[in-house]
This record gives sequence, C-alpha cells and structure tokens, in this order.
Amino acid sequence: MLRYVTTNPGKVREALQYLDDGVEQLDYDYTEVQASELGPIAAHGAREAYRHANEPVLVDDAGLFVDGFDGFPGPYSSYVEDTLGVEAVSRLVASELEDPRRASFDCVLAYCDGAGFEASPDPVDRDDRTAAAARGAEQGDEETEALPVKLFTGTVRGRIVAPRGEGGFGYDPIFEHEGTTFAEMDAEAKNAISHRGRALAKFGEWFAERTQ
Ligand code: ITT
Ligand code: NA
Repeated sequence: MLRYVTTNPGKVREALQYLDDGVEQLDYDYTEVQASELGPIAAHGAREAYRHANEPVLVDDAGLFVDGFDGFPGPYSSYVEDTLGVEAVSRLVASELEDPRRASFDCVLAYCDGAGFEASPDPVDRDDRTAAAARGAEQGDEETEALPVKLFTGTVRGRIVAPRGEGGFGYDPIFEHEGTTFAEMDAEAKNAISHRGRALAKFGEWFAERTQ
C-alpha cells in the first residue's frame, strides 16, 4: 500500500484523483529541514517517513514563490500561512509590488520504498549553508541517508490577487491562473493545470511502470 504522507487533507483530495486505488493518507508530520528549495525538504521527509511507516511513501512538499519577493514565502509558505494568513500575504504583495504580481506554485513529490532504483541525484541546494544544515539534520543515521529517493516536480505560473473563491485550500483564493483563482476551480480543473497535478501525473506514469 502506498502512503501519501501529509497532514493536509486538501492535498489528499487532489492526489486521490491520480492514485485512486492503493493509496492511503499517512498523517505523519516529518521533520522539515531548513532549506531554500523544496527538493531537499521532500527528500529528507520521504526517507524519514519510510523509516517510520516501513511501506512505500510519497511525500508532497509545496510552496508559493512570489517573483517580486525573491521567491518568498517559498519553503516557508506553511509557516507564513499559519502566522500571517493568506489575506495578509495578498495585501502585502499588493502594497509592495506593481501589477502583474507574478508568482509560481511549486510541488515536489518524493518517493521512497527502501528498494533500489535509479534515484534522482541528491538535490543540490543553492545556499551551501542551508544545504549543510540539511545534511546535518540527516546525520546520525547513515542508513536512512543512503535510501534512494525519486523526485517528481510540478510548477504553475500565476498572479497574486485579492482573495476570490470558496474551493481548494491554503493559498488557492489568492493564486490566479489565466483569470481564474485556484479556489474558483473544482479539484479536477485545478489538477489539470496545477503544480501538484503535474507532479502527480509524472509520478503516476512512473509508478504504474514500476508496479507492473
Ligand atoms: P504537509 O507538510 O503535512 O503535507 P502542509 O500544508 O504544511 O502539509 P506544505 O508545507 O507543502 O504542506 O505547504 C506549504 C503551504 O502551501 C501550506 O500553507 C499549504 O496550505 C499551502 N499549499 C500547498 N499546496 C497548495 C495548493 O495546491 N494550493 C494552495 N495552497 C497550497
Ligand atoms: Na508542511
């Protein structure tokens, strides 16, 4: 049984569209190492979650990267949603940046099942200091560190707007793609173009071949 590792039920709803049979949520809060990119965070999380679950795991790490804020909040998106809230992010962006307030939503899926496969090269962090910190967080368990992890990424471009729509979760009301916010789309429409949908499609293809 594949475990989709997240504390966020909104992600699970979207993932189930791609991985309907044979996937179950694992509500496990893995350690989010400090890094300026999502790859190392997801890879570390997948190794830790696999050690915890002893079953194949898929970790989903996402973030909103605002161009004019040099990618902020990025890996800190969860913390910023909890502390400021998405309406405040929208107001902050509107007060500081000229229209169009462009941004990306990125998703990295990290798969680990303890077995060998042609793993993704270990994600290299732009910032050596945080990469060293990420490595440090993994030290003490060389076996876990050596587990192969496969990464699948998805990204979507859009704009930050004032909140609109009732659907989705998180930053969906303030992320507009071609005139429609993610919160104004149903899960299917969002999946068809979203960061997570794109990453899930890549994973689904690879996983189907692997489990044939
Ligand atoms: P897990 O780590 O347990 O999976 P999380 O919600 O903390 O749950 P992330 O760290 O990946 O997940 O998410 C970063 C933030 O981005 C968080 O505030 C989410 O609500 C938000 N987010 C993630 N995917 C999103 C999406 O598709 N649409 C809108 N917001 C999203
Ligand atoms: Na998180």
